[in-house]
Amino acid sequence: MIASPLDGAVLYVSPDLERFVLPLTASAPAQTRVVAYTVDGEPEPVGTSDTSPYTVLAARAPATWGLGNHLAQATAVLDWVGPTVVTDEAGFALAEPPAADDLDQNGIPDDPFEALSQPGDCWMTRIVVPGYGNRIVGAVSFEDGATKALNDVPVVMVLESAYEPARKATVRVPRDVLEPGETGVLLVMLGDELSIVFGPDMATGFGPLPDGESLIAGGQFVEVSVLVTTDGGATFTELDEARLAANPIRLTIEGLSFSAGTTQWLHAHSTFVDSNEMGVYIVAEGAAWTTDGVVILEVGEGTLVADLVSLSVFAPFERGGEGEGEGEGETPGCLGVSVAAAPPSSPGARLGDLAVVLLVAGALLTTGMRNARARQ
Ligand SMILES: [Ca+2]
Repeated sequence: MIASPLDGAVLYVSPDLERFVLPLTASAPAQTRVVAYTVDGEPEPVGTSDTSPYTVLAARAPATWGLGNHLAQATAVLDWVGPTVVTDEAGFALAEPPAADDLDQNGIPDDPFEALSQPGDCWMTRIVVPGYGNRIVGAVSFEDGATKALNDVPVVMVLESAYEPARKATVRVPRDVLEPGETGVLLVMLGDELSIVFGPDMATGFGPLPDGESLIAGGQFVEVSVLVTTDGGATFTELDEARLAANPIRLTIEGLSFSAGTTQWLHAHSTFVDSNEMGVYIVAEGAAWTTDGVVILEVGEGTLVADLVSLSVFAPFERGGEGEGEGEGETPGCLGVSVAAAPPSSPGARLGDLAVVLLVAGALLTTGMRNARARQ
């Protein structure tokens, strides 16, 4: 069955977004060879996928499909004798986020469980932080995996930079982080600076950025939170992070340009969700950047993929290489893959609690990229 968009879901998409990403996902029988998705009966499929949870990302301008009701259709082709095709449909609606749902205009629905009252309801907005830049906010409501037999299909939120869509963050949350009877809201915020993601005032509550490291070119700050309610949203709390040990959240950051000779890390700074009479907002928790909340990190070409066991703001950093020099010197080596050990001595035991670190530094590092980074 189609897990995203969930049948009956409302997608509140701000017209301020030049485009948004609708993740299409489905659960399908084990014999499934491929799943194809269409929207509104268009002859051309939006896309196909041959790997569970059969994910296709449809990036569209909000005006492309238009406000109102739409229909997503999934066709699964099975390797069976006999019936070989299974189909499912999910009706969804596109709507503008009601201004009354974000009176404090921080981009986050003031009452997430009221604004996103049905499982699958989704919210995507862009907020201009004057003098700083664009904050992208996404939220989606979901239930535990057993309720609709969607245990194998994570909740997916994809947010793109307002400036370059290729710079994006994809967050996948296992539905089994929730227990039966609970409803969750995944909240993701994206921006080039802490002051953009949290606002200039809130940004002062965070500890200094990791010493001796640089934000990777193209990198962004990604806030990941999950709210949970057991009473329909009358009261809610942040998800107990302890549940993430068994069901970590997967974060993929794309559109990065690594500098030659550097080692890449994803750092986290703990945050928590607070609220006042105006609505929900995010504040810093503690004052330290750490890698403790990241249990697996894979470095690909311009991409970091991490498993997260904390609800925090995350950002990709690199160290080593030519640092902040003038960028002169040797030509970087050919494309290679290296498996790196822990980085050289660093303040404190930042990596002490890391369970597993998989570093596959397979990025193609060109002189141009390096020079572009040299003055950062
Ligand atoms: Ca708000």
